[in-house]
Amino acid sequence: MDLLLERALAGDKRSIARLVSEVERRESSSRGIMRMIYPHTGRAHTIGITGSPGAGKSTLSSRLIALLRSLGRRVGVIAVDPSSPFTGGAILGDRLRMQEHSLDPGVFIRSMGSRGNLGGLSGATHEAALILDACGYDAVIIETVGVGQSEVDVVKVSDTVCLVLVPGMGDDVQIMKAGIMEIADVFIVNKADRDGAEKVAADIKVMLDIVPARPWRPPVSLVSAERGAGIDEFLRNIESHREYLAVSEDGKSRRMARIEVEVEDSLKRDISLRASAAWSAEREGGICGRIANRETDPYTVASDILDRILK
Ligand SMILES: Nc1nc2c(ncn2[C@@H]2O[C@H](COP(=O)(O)OP(=O)(O)OP(=O)(O)O)[C@@H](O)[C@H]2O)c(=O)[nH]1
Ligand SMILES: [Mg+2]
Repeated sequence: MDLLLERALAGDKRSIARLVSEVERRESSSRGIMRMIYPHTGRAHTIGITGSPGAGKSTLSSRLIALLRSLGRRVGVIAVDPSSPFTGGAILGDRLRMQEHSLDPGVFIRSMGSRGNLGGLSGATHEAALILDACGYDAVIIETVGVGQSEVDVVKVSDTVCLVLVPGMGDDVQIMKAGIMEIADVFIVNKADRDGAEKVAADIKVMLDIVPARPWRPPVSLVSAERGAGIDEFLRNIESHREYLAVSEDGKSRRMARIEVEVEDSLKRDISLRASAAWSAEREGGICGRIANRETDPYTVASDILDRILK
């Protein structure tokens, strides 16, 4: 394990991939990895890119990777695929779109499924992002479809949350419902080569005028990821947000909130893993039959298990 870690920290992509797989499995062994990883983290800028299916997130990510690479930055990408964990259709699409970068030694691309893993999708994604941070990637992009709560949680682990909207899909309303609108730090109206993009941008600005003012007003930019237009401005917006986080109270409280979540998640997962193990043993011992015969009850059994693992 030490050798694997050493190689990963030195930037070896295969070792990094193995570490990510290990934490993705969400087993207790990942605890040791994360313990050793953590002291090396805290340098990367984590950029969440979210939006409806087909909004152009991968195309945009690909452009952003190219721009960051031209500036000499190393880039890690985690593409979360909540929609098709079994077919992996979108994962394939992402792979194709970002393929041009996958051979670049300064780029690491990883897809993660969203199977209901213990400790949640956001836990695994966050830990993968921490690994990439520790392994020297200056920017870590997390791409996810912004449809459900678990995806909202995923982008919450990002320093800068970018929301991609497009003209003519009426998806702005849909996304507002999902509560992502409130946590977006940077807005992108993609497919600006199509009609209606200015209207979407204007709508967003109106919406930003109505919601209670925050110290950071999210910038809105028009982009055509396909044509590569507006990417410089997009990156400038991301960097301004990063600078804002570095110097503001808001940034400080976010960093503290992140740490609280890290401890809480870790604690919950620990208890949950131990409870599952204890419960498995109990179940194999035939406890269900005894409950069925009303010799005992589920509540007593659960509370006995809890007492035992906490001892
Ligand atoms: N016209 C136009 N089409 C675009 C633009 N950006 C992306 N597309 C197209 O939109 C489609 C979806 O692009 P993706 O980058 O795969 O979108 P995505 O949001 O990553 O999609 P999922 O990961 O499946 O949710 C592709 O056919 C792209 O070529 C753009 O700026 N203009
Ligand atoms: Mg995609």
